[in-house]
Amino acid sequence: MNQFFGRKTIFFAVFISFLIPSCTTKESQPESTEEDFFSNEISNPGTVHEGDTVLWNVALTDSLHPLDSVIFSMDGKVVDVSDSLPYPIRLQTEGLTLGQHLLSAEVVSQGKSNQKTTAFTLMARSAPQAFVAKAIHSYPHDPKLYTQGLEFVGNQLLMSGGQYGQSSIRLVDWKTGKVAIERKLEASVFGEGCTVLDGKVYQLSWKELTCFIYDANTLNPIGSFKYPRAIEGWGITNNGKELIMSDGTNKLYFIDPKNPSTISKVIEVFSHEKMVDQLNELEWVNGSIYANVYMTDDLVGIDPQTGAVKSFIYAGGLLSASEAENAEVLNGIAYNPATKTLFLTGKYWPKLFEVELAKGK
Ligand SMILES: [Ca+2]
Repeated sequence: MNQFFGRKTIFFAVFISFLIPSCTTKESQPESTEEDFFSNEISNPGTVHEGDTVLWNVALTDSLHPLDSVIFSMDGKVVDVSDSLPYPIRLQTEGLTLGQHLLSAEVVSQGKSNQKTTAFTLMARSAPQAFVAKAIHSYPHDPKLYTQGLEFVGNQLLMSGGQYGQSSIRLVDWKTGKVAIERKLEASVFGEGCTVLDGKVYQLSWKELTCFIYDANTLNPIGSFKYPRAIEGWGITNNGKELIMSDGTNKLYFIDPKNPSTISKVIEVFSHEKMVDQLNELEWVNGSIYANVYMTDDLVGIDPQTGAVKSFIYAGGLLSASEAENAEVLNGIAYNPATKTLFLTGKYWPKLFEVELAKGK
């Protein structure tokens, strides 16, 4: 990080602010004009790993086109300009968010603008650390709850339930499973994840594009907001300042609850070798985002800055065969700061498991 490669080095730190609106600017990228008089190439098209340097070079291939200027843009934001070619740039990837990055060169010749775009996909630096979740205790869990969200609030567990006509938000004594307070949702709403921030409960809905807000002590409704983008609501957690939500893709959306009409940041989740999507229930654990991957027994631990998968946790085999008979998939991660342990459950699971993480696959 912060290595200096000379005048033409692009520092990622400058890029960070450029990258925030990248997802909205990609769509507005003009099409390449496919002009033949210049090339816009990178040394390693395709997959690049965090920390790799991308050599980006724009060169003239036809001297009949005199050069006026070149504008270099990454993800729609100008990062450099030049009045001469070739112009190689050593692009540092350290600290960039993972996913696709577009590198465009707008070459102006004889007053006419021509653009070419190339791209690379940035993935995590290295393989995640592998763990296995092993149950150390189990507690009763409502087998009729289609569990969609799970988070500790002091000595209680906040839980949300899904399915049209059955959705709810509730506070539960985590040791006994006894429901202390429950609010039913309207039959037209499919409840999804839930989290608590600054004394307020935020509960997502699946396709209703609405986040419901409740008082965290009473679960009395106190408001709602519409999602800033037409995405599905799946899981939600927070980093103490921002809400972080999943939508079933590999994207995680950061939203400031004081300004929920905009998305403040999007990260895309990748391991060192692939995109990791179907991210569902979320949990903030000591500076990492944990997510369970829908339809699997897998959890991933994600770097909230970049989207890199840093840990992989296999959590299969928690339920016995008879317990699993009427249960659906694992969905629900809660970290208890008092015990410093993770708790896992699932949709229609009869048990809540306190687990420890053992190294291994
Ligand atoms: Ca959670």
